[in-house]
Order: sequence, then C-alpha cells, then structure tokens
Amino acid sequence: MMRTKYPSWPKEFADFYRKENCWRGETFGTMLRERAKRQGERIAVTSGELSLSYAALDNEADRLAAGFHVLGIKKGDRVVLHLPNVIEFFTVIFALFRLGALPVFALPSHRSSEINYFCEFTEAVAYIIPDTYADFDYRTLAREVKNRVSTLQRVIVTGDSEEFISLADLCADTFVELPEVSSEDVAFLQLSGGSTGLSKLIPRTHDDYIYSLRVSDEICQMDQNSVYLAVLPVAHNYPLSSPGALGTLYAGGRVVLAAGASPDEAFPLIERERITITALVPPLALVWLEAVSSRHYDFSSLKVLQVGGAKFSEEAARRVKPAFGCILQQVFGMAEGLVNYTRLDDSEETIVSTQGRPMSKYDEIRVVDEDDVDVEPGSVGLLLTRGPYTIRGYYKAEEHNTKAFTADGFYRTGDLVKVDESGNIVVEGRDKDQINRGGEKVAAEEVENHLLAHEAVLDAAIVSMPDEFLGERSCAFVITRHQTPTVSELKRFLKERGIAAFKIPDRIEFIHSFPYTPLGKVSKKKLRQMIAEKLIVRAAAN
Ligand code: J2J
Repeated sequence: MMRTKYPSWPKEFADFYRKENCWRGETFGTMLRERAKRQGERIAVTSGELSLSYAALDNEADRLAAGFHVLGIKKGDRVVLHLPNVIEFFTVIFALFRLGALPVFALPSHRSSEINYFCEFTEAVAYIIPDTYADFDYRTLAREVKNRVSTLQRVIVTGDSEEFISLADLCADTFVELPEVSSEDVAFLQLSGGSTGLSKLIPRTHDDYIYSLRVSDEICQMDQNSVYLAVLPVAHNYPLSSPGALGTLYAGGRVVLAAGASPDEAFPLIERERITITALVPPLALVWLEAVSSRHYDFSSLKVLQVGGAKFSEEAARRVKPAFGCILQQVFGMAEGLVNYTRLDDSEETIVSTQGRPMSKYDEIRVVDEDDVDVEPGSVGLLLTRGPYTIRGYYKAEEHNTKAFTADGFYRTGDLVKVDESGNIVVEGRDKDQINRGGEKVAAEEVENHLLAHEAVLDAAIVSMPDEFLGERSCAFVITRHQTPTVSELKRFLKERGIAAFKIPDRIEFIHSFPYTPLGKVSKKKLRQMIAEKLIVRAAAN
C-alpha cells in the first residue's frame, strides 16, 4: 500500500466503496464533457464581465490540453498552479485533468519559500501564475523559482508574460490524442494545513473527490440553478469542494468569482448575480455581519451562508439568520478528506452550536484518548477518521504517514472534539502544533525553522494566542544568543525569506528560557498560558 508515491486504499476498501456506488468511475474530464453535452449553453463560470459556458469551458480545456501537450506536459507530471480566482483557474485544471497531469494547488498568498518547496518536492515541470495580483508580481517570484528548481522547465503566465510563456498563446487547435485517465488515478495534490516543518501534500483521486462533491451537493441542495460565489481562494479545499466551485460545476450550476472578499466587493455581486450560496471563514463572516445593516443590497437570492475553516463562535452564529435572512451552515472539513456539515433542515440550536456531522454514512469516526482508546460517548477526545474520500497517506511521506495514520488507516486529524447523541461534532480544540489564524493554518515548526535561520536566534517556539477577531493569532517566543534583534527586524527577516504573510508571527516575545514538560519537551501549553495571561493583564490595564 505504501510503496508508491501515492498511498491508496487497500483493495478490500476500494472494492467496497465501488460496490456501494461511492466511486463510480467518473473523471473530471468526463464530468465536464458530460455537462457540456447536456447543458452546453448554460454559464459555468463568471468573473466580472467575462462568462464561460459549459461548452466553452469544455472546448477551452481541450485546446489548452493540446497546448500543454505541445509544451511537453504529459500524464503524471506535476504542475504547480498559483492562480487566484480567475476563469483561467478552471480552464487550466480541466486541461490538466484531461492530460492526466496533476495540479498542485498553491495559495495566492504563498511566496518563494513555499513555491520553491512545492516545485522541488513534486519535481514539477511547469509553474502557472498570473502576471500580477494583489500588488505582487508573480513573474519575479517565478524567475527565482526557475533558477533554483532544475526540473522546472516552463513558466506559464496569464496576462503579460514577459519572457515566459503566455497562457493565451498556448491554446492549440491541433488535435491531440488525450491519454486514458482512470478514475482511480490521483487527480491533483492538495495542501495540508500542516503541523510539521513543511506542508504535506495530499493526493486526491477523481473517484474520491467526485464522490465528496456529489454528497456535498446533495447536502447543500445544489442543482442547475445554484449560483456559488467564490470569495475565498478557490485553490483551497473548502471553496473548491465543499461543495465549492467544483461541486457547483458538478451540479451544473454557475460559479461567480469575486475579485475580493470585502462587503463592498461581494455584496453588489450577491445582488447582481443572484447568488444562492457562498462560503466564508469566521473572521470574514464577522466583517459581513457588521456591514450588512449599513449596506442596502438585496440578499433575497441567498439561501445558504457557509462558515467553516475555523471555529465559529455560537454568539456570532446566532446573528447570521436574522442578518442575512438565510440558513447558516457550519462546515468543519479538512483537505485530507472528512467534511462535516450542519444540515439545512437541522434545528437552529444544532446549526449554531455544532460543527455538523460527517457528510457520508461511510465516514468512520472515532474519538480517542492519547492511547487510541475510545473515550466515553460525549467526552472530548482526539478525532480519527477513515472513509471513501479520506486519504490513506500523504504524498512521498512514508515516515510521517506512520504517525499521521493509525495502522488500520484512520487519519489522525489532531482535532479535539466531542460528539453529541445525534452524532453532531463540536470542535473543542486542537492537539497539533498548528495555529489556525481565522482559517489560515500556520505550522509552528515551519516558522520556527525560519526563525532559527537568523544568526541571533538560539531557539524559537510559536504558539497561538487568543484573538477576538481571528480566533487565534500567532506568538513567537524567541531566545536570542547575544544581541537581541528588534521585533521588526525579525519580521523583516521572515518576509525576506519568502514566507506567506499570514505565517509571520503577529507577536514576538523575547524570553530567557522555555518552560519544559516533565518529559523535557518545550511546554507549548505553558507558553500559551503565559501569553494569554499577559494579554489579560494588558487588557485590564487599558
Ligand atoms: C473548527 N476547526 C475547523 C471548523 C476546519 C471544508 C471546510 C474547511 C476545510 C479546512 C476544508 C473547522 N471549526 N468549522 O478543507 O473542505 C480546522 C480543523 C481541521 C483543519 C483543516 C473543507 N473547519 N477546521 O479548513 O485542510 O483543525 O481544511 O483539521 O485547511 O481546519 O484545515 P484545512
């Protein structure tokens, strides 16, 4: 099972999921072809004044697949995709799916540190970028990456390509024979939130992902008339698949891409495009809740407002329905697989006070203590899961996989949860070395390693600190060698190392020594207490 780069389900499980009709042998390539045949003239994706019908998307995907083929991109190749919410995101992924090449979904906020790693680790042959986006020139980044990563042959750009290849010039009308792509093949690599040095890559197959779309569509009542507003970056698993942009296309609905997530950008779109469903992270939901009463837009088309990616406070959750006049749906998911939803017809109490329940009856859930022994029903414990769309291992991470999964294939989510009598899950915390900054995940160790690269830093430990708006922010405790650098110097240092801005610690505390656990490990629990207490004292003084 673990011998390939792409760990997979044991045969008896694969056979079972097929027998139960979860996995139906469909690929993304055939799915789009089928939609284009059935409803070619309907709009699939809208961005500003631009719209692409299903037929046009299907056609563009073929032309682009031919263009990629001419460039030498072939089945099994990895291609790092670094596009924001633009129509080309969709033409590119469907072209790659048809070729059997694997997109690796980078987030728009990633910078050279992350991109170098994705390209190097996956031995990517191509890197696809916008020219500029959000005041950042991705071509500058591409030059650096291309110099460093020897496997990287091509940089492909939407917009002004400068010395690179222009995506617009790539579409070829030449006929190419598309390779046989099996539904069991890995379709793409998603990114894990990460709790170790570098994010792990998540291999998702056509079969498993399409299954998750189909079930998400049922639960969210998606159909041809659904209009999904993508405000979060669609490369992320949540807006991509829960049901997200791909779930919307699976249902034959329409995806509207927002240029930004602010109320000023999103609210007029909801009114104009008659949006029926959208997905937010909690801090964004708070901003929208604040803004809704002072902006007079017509929200009558909106049926479902999803909030997920981080814990949504019950108090804020209660405000959603009165403010927007639509149903709140809490979503607790992970790129590794398992997604929990509150159901649209759940009681208001369940919707505001739980993070929902697994979407599939084939999802297996266990809540265990540190020794993997099941806790008493209703008690808090660690969530383990296994199922038809939850991976059995990360890409090229054999050693890590033995820790991240149980011997019988359950994924250790690292989430502390309790499950009520109706099977609804309440997220109570986390037992992984990660900060969840309003839905953006920061692996403490990754940033600690960057800090350790500074000559004046002897040791570093990053923990979460409570924050009213983001839920959590990050605080780095740093022990210095001789001279203590300033906070802004260290932050600048991290930025220059090319890490995504959201990973730069919100606060840096200099300290002489760390508290330790009885086993001699740095006590992050103690550090969290220390910073939380300091914040309380400061708040009291103000
Ligand atoms: C508390 N913690 C949550 C929630 C995720 C749908 C929705 C979200 C993601 C996602 C996703 C949470 N309350 N409602 O992929 O398809 C934390 C947990 C979880 C981790 C996964 C999807 N929703 N979380 O957020 O891979 O700690 O996926 O294990 O980015 O986010 O993060 P990620």
